[in-house]
Amino acid sequence: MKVKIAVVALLGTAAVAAWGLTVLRARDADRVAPNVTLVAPATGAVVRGDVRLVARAHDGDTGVARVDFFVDGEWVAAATAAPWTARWEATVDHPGERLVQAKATDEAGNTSYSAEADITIADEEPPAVWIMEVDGSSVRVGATDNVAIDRVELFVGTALVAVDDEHPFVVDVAESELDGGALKAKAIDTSGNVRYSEVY
Ligand SMILES: [Ca+2]
Ligand SMILES: [Ca+2]
Repeated sequence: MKVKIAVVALLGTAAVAAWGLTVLRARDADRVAPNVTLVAPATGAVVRGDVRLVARAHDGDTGVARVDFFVDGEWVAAATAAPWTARWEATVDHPGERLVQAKATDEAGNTSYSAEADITIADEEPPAVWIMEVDGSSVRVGATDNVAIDRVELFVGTALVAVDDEHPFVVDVAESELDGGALKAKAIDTSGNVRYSEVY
């Protein structure tokens, strides 16, 4: 009985050793990097909030072990099994252009990168706007935005009386027009977000 167990144990060890050797040989022999394509987001995409990252990856040798996703060269997410998808929270605090890229690693540790997708995080934050002073016919408006102000418009009542697209926002309005109603300013950022000032 004791002999039988010893033989089984020995065979088992041999099988594990042989399997280990096969794995080692396959990994050793795999010197070809996997193929990887970034499917989403695509170049030109305008994203906000929760963004789905999708890659297509293939390795003909040991197989794909993982796909990592990078935004502007910084790691943001990984997928360790197919389908190669992950999620990334595109923060609107920092809108603007970003480069997204996928990196595939095969079981032998070979890596390759996809082409970069040039995307934009949408600016959803409206500007801040206020009327600083009215000096005779000259109206000075303050406006700030997390990205950029496109223009400032000035209203008396519901009538548009002046537009300024260059900082500082100072516009001349006929004093007779200023008497026509409540004065307020409207600021529009480069993404089209709008805010009105308090009535002056
Ligand atoms: Ca490979
Ligand atoms: Ca904005």
